[in-house]
Amino acid sequence: MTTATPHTFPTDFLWGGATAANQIEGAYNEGGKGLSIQDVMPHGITTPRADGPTDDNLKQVAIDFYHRYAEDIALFAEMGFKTFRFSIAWSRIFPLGDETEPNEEGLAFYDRVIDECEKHGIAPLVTISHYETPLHLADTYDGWVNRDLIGFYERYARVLFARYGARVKYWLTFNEINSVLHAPLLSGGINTPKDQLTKTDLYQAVHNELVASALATKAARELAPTAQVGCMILAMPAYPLSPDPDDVFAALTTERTNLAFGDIHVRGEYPGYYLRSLRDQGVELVITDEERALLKEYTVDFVSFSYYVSVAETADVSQRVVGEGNIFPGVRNPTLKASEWGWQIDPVGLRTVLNQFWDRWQKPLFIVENGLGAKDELITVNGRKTVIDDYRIAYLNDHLVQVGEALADGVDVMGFTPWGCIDLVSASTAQMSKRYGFIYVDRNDDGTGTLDRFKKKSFGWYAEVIESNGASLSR
Ligand code: BGP
Repeated sequence: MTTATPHTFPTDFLWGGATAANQIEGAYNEGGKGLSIQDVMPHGITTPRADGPTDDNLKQVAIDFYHRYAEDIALFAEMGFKTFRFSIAWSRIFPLGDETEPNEEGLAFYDRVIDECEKHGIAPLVTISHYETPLHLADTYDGWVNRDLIGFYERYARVLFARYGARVKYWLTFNEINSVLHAPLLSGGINTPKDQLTKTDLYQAVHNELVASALATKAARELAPTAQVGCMILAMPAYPLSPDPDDVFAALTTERTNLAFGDIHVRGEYPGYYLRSLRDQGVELVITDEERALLKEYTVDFVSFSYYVSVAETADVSQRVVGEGNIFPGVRNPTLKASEWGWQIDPVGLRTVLNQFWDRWQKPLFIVENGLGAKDELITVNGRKTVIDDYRIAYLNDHLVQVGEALADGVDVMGFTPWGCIDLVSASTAQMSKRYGFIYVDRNDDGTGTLDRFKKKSFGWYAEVIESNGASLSR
């Protein structure tokens, strides 16, 4: 890292934006693509899965990035992006997931996406698996509960590193890996409904993913020696609701359910508190000596994370007023305001997370998701359609100011890729109206719209932040 003086960003800071295949690409049955779990989740995690694809699923078309990627990447370049985070749809490469040969048409699509990035000097940041396990693996194997998934994923990762490893430097193995504990189908392709899933199966799925992540890192070392592999954690700091020592420990226990994933990815072994929690829950895992050795040897190069909300925690059940959160809820913090979707807004929490992760792991940190999901109104100003999204600018400004503080604290931060840099379909609710982008996409929750793109006010604001390397932020 280039040393940052207080409140300035390093000269090699990776400014950019983040997306996921199922939320932008559409073309759900084109190019030889197989079905993924997203094709049976028309309403995100708000309703049980469907049997097969349904017309009310906005992700079938999403924002049609599959056909419009060149135009979209050109817009990212206009903002000055140094990096673009996208995911590869597993079911484009292996339509069923358990084949031995990949689908060339799927591979060729991502060649073209990477070509466009290179044309504009944008470094791709690729998530190997972002909430889109091939449906066949969910239906036939019950997703990550089954150890066979480890081999299927390793084969998939090896194909990606062999094909793109010389062109893609930054890789993430699993999006928000800790969310499998809360959204087993979305995050782990686990078909068994959550209320029927045993704790042992759930934690075995976690273990299988962690082993697969280590095997992907091993594959990268062999096939793409210049690649850097990171884990990706859903960060959600938990503050004690009161100074009562029992509340303080309750908050620590809640945080550790997330921190455990970083501990394992960085240190290569299960921490004692995690093993105790498994014992207390009566969970007995199947872990081979070979797997222990893999976890220990193939640890990550950097830690990436999403950050949207903090929560509170208390040991006093009568005080547990639960609010909304990213994928899973937490106890509401009475000191914070919330977004229209109830996600509590806490810029200082980002500085806290950055300091905590750096102190704990001493690995470079990458903020690969952050942002405000909000309803936007498209209006005409001087003959051009736009959105005056001062609320989004304020949210991102305040969070970036805290990133600057963390840099001044000495934290090694690699970059910042705000979520949904172009409007996309929401993961939790599958709505278009929950917008995060600098670029407005004309598509509505009922599927109507031209899919035309319009620059919001935040487009120019972010371009200036990047151009000035953070100097233009309001402090
Ligand atoms: C994270 C996911 C993303 C994304 C984001 C915003 O959990 O990694 O896929 O969607 O949250 O969440 P939502 O779309 O539910 O507003």
